[in-house]
Amino acid sequence: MKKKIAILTGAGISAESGLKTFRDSGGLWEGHDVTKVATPEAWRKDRALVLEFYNQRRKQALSVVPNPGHFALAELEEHFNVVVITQNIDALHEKAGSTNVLHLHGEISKVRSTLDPELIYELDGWELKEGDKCAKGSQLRPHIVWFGEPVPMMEPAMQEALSADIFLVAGTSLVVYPAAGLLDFISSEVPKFVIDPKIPDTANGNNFYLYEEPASTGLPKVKEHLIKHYA
Ligand code: BV8
Repeated sequence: MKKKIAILTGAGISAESGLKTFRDSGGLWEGHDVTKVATPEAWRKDRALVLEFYNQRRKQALSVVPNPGHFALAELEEHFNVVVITQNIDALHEKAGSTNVLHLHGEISKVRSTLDPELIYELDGWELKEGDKCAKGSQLRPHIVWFGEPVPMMEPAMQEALSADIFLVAGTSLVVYPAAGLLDFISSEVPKFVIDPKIPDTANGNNFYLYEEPASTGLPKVKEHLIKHYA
């Protein structure tokens, strides 16, 4: 029976693919304070700004490719039962070959009805415009969890964390909740690894194996270690 690995990733794993992180750009994405643009209030107040903000990020996300960090996680599937729980809205884990990816905060390539949240569509291309409507005639919005909105995928993510034999954290500052709270669902005897050039405080001294380096070098090392000792 293959051991199960649960992996929580954040913006840092996509940094070396060219996508800016939330924190390194001083909390600004495309020059905007994301907690001001990625909110239902922003959508109500200035829909055109929010549509443009996500169009720019969607265009960028469509132009980048996975890095060795993404590929290392995909390659773990040869030896382990792997679930990638990501806070990222890009599709780089899937592009690298990961087949079991849970997006806690939505996906940049998807849009949904503002009338019926069950109506979700894969957007063709990078641009979502004012006037692009769902089958029921209401404006489409990014299928993204904004600040202040609930995180429906948190429940399945907690279940995955509870049944993990091994836990990895890569490229996240662990400042956003409830995602960061996933750590509370990892039982204490499960080996935990953190890969980040700046180890987040939550992981420091919390019996994590520390890989204080970028994902592109740290994750291939962790992959080798896991195959050697746990496969
Ligand atoms: C909710 C989609 C309730 C949008 C995102 C005060 C205190 C605590 C919490 C709160 C608070 N006030 C409000 C809250 C709650 C809030 C929150 O946590 N705010 C934070 C800012 C304090 N949370 C929410 O609002 C959540 N919803 O609580 O709802 C509710 C419940 C029921 C009913 C109604 C309401 C929703 C949060 C989801 C927001 N959406 N993303 C978009 O992308 O546009 S969050 C977004 O930011 C990302 O998804 C991610 O989660 C977060 C960024 O974090 P990281 O991914 O960790 O990135 P960061 O830049 O911070 O860190 C990068 C890391 O990588 C660093 O450690 C760096 O060192 C490392 N790194 C850099 N380079 C590399 C690297 N690592 C490896 N290799 C490298 N090369």
